[in-house]
Amino acid sequence: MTDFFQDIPKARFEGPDSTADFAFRHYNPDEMLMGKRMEDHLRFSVAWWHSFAWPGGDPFGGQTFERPWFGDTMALARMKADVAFELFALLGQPYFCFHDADIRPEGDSFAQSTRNLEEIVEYIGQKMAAGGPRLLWGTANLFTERRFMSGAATNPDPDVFAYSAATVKTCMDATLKLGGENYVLWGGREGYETLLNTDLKRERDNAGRFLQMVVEYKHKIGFKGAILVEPKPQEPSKHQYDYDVATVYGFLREFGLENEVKMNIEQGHAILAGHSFEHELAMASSLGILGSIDMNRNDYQSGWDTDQFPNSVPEVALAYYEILKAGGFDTGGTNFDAKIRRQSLDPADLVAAHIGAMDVCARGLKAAAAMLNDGGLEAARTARYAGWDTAQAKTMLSGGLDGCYDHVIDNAVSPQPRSGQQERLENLVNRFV
Ligand code: XLS
Ligand code: NI
Ligand code: NI
Repeated sequence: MTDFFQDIPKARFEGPDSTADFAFRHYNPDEMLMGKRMEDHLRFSVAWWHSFAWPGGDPFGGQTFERPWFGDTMALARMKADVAFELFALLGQPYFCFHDADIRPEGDSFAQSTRNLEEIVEYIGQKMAAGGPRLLWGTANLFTERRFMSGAATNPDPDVFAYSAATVKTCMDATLKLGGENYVLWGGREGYETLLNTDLKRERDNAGRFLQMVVEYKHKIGFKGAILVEPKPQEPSKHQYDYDVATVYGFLREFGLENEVKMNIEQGHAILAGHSFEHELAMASSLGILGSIDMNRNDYQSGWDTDQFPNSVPEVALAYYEILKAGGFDTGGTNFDAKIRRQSLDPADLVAAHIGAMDVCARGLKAAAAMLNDGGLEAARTARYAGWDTAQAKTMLSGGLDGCYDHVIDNAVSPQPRSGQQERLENLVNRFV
């Protein structure tokens, strides 16, 4: 036991009227919604990088957090794991996620880094066996170290491609060993700063081959989880190849991977792409590639990835509405890819951030389930497209332009615009959030 969280109590569900600091007012793991426990709908996960590894820097200042486990030794990495599992015990969430670089110190060679990883994975495995949460996904950090500054899979230097592929292999091995349910690839440096020095076609081709190798290796080692790509439009690279869900889907099709790879969709990345979270979720669902979500909140003014904890129930409700409509998570879950603000120094801030976010998501989920049960939104949508259910409309789609022409002429077609009813539908949503 460390004494990091001191006497902060384990969070329990106390109901909406509770005034306790460290209690759930809405997240009630056993509450049934649409035939499933709330915990099994939401599948919450804590992100190792933000909560335990992030030092609190911003572009104008460095470290603000002074955590006793900061440093580059294995002993400190173990202390970090101890604290992580203490937070998990306070929250009771069912999952966590990590990058290799979050859990182990970098070695002075690839082989040493791998040994460090294996050792800490062993340690984490023991803690999981003693009753901790499970692994939602593992991933490789292929963006922080300077060797990745010109890309990982898209680097002009084949040695960096090899180093990155070897790193992913070790991280997939670690994920398999810990029983991870997914493996994520976010291509932080897979993009470019200037076209003047970039062979865009070669970079995309190499990124495609890299992802094929990942899928081949998944099958080789018998990893049953999903491979997930996490789109993001910019930052750190000016031009990212994995811009958004639709872009990544085109990429998957190009490399024959559309049935092998799904999406990990992040709220903040959707906003950076000029979309809404629910747009990205609906797009992935319509393409059959909705995998998991990184839940957070971007600042709508700043134009960069602020990774705040979610706190808007109406927004979160629309996201879970799309997820429930798609049948809910399979191997995916709700990973809090979110960090406390750099002034939030206290251990209590870290706990409260997660409790608050879990409550916001629970409220959003309950609202989404209520909207689906009410059926008003879907009824309005069905009515709006009802014309397409007629035999005549279906025949028209299988014909050509001249068929449409004949239809218009023969029936003296003269379309009459109808209201889109946006305000009425917004009012309908507001009955539930
Ligand atoms: C960064 C990404 C990252 C991924 C995992 O913006 O969200 O945290 O989720 O590499
Ligand atoms: Ni992000
Ligand atoms: Ni993310």
